[in-house]
Amino acid sequence: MMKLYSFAGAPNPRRVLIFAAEKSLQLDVVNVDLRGGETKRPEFLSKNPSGKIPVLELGDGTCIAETVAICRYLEALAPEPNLFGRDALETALVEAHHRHIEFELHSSIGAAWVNGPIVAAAGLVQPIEEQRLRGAGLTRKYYQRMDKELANRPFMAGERFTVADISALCMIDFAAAMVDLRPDDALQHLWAWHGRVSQRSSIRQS
Ligand SMILES: N[C@@H](CCC(=O)N[C@@H](CS)C(=O)NCC(=O)O)C(=O)O
Repeated sequence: MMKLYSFAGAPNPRRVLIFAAEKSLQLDVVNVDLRGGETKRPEFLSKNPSGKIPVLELGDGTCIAETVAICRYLEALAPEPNLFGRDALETALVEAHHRHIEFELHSSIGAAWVNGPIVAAAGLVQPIEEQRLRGAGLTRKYYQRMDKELANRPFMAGERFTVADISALCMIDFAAAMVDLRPDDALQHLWAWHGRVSQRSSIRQS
């Protein structure tokens, strides 16, 4: 069985777990000691030189790093249900929305997290308060934009559930639980979408 190097509560491995569950693919989850620095040691770096999870290890020992690369591999193994787009146009639109979520929302939440109190207490990074504030502000702005976009369509990339929804949900849940960035209750379209996607069994069991 394929192994997934993961850590409970970490948003990127969660994206892969949801994606695999959508496709009814079984993964053998190996929990790494993220806080104890396991991902920075030579044995793990030989699997992923970035020292990050998730990593998918195949039966022959081949390792695939990066959430999106892993999800694309799983999509090729199990094409249904389709989560990256069916035709040229839908694939391009899913990609555009997904890249906005990764490069704008994830990076803003990441800046608030990396410069916030939990990471500082762990002594991992010298926090920069201006960067935390900037990340938090950009995250709140992105939530407002999402709320407007979701007033006009049920899912992040259009009329149906895709990888873009998985990526947005995992980051927002992480931001709410760990970074003090829960979206305001007034963002009703965002919350309606959140409720809609959270009912999926792949997400309920993650
Ligand atoms: N671009 C990577 C990001 C992976 C990532 O940041 N993973 C986090 C856990 S959710 C991690 O391993 N953090 C530990 C670190 O950065 O040292 C991906 O999408 O897989």
